[in-house]
Amino acid sequence: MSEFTAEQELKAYREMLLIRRFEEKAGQLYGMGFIGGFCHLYIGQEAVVVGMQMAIKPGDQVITTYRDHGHMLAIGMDPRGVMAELTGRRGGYSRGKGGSMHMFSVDKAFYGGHGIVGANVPLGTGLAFANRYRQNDHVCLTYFGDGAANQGQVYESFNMAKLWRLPVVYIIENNKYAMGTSVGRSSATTDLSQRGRSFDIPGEQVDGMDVRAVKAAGDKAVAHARSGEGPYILEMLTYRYRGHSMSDPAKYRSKEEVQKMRAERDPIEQVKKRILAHQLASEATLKEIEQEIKAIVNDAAEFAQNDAEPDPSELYTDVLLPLADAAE
Ligand SMILES: Cc1ncc(C[n+]2csc(CCOP(=O)(O)OP(=O)(O)O)c2C)c(N)n1
Ligand SMILES: [Mg+2]
Repeated sequence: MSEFTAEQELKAYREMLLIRRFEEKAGQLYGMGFIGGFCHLYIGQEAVVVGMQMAIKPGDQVITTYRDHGHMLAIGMDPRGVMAELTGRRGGYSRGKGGSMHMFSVDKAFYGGHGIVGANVPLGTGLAFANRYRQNDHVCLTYFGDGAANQGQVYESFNMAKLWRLPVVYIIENNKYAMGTSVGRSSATTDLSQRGRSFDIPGEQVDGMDVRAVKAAGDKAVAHARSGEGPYILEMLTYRYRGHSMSDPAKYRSKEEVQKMRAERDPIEQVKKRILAHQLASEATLKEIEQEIKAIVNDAAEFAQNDAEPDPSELYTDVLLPLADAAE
């Protein structure tokens, strides 16, 4: 296991905590009726996106599914803009008209936010194709879930990515469930890192609860893709603590299973324990970081509750309409 420097541990701690606290706040605002529609929380999976982000450089693209808030925060998108999109306000990344699953930032090379399971995989492969076509040296991180890994379009993408040696890293966030269906119930083979074998795409399973393991695997996969060797698959073994979305009967797993994971494998607690054990920072410094994060999240929530809703005249702007309707 490659160890982190004190600086890296603290960075990982701060960024994972920001995601955790942001998601907790989003859950609260949902409960209070400020957020409507779909909302999929990332709590438990923070080490995946934070570790991968530490393995790429500015300009590398990221594309993911509807469980996307953590990705945006890790990339450095503004928490206010993300929260305001959740509450459907003007200051949101899609001006309040996209919601939780549909946010983008060309500035930060974040390409969404996609609601159709598996559909972002060919799009991510296309972004990698663009890198190759433009002869830049960027890599596209394409995230998807264990459920999505059974979709046909994933394999068409794998084929083209390998054929053209595209600079893409496929990150399968295996959180054990697709809505209420466990991997074992839905998948003929459950080692998802090997799903690229018939295309000769290398892959490995990674402890997705340990940010150091994620970063180390990310470094290797990104270097492979950047050097022109083509795609790489990382299966992140992770876990989501909350329900699939805000409505989830939670009958498909036991409370004990969730509790055990939280108690024994929590990605943030792991880092915190190491920081204190190795005296990389004091309890007081960690408290200060907690306070800073709390202030950022409260500010985002405040903004997202008070910002104006989009003007009704904006109803059709930036909305793709069929030509006949648009002409009316
Ligand atoms: C093509 C398609 N089929 C079904 C759905 C409904 N659906 C939304 S999320 C989901 C589960 C996907 O699970 P997984 O890929 O493991 O991602 P996770 O939610 O665990 O992050 C399903 C079936 C959808 N959005 N798109
Ligand atoms: Mg899943």
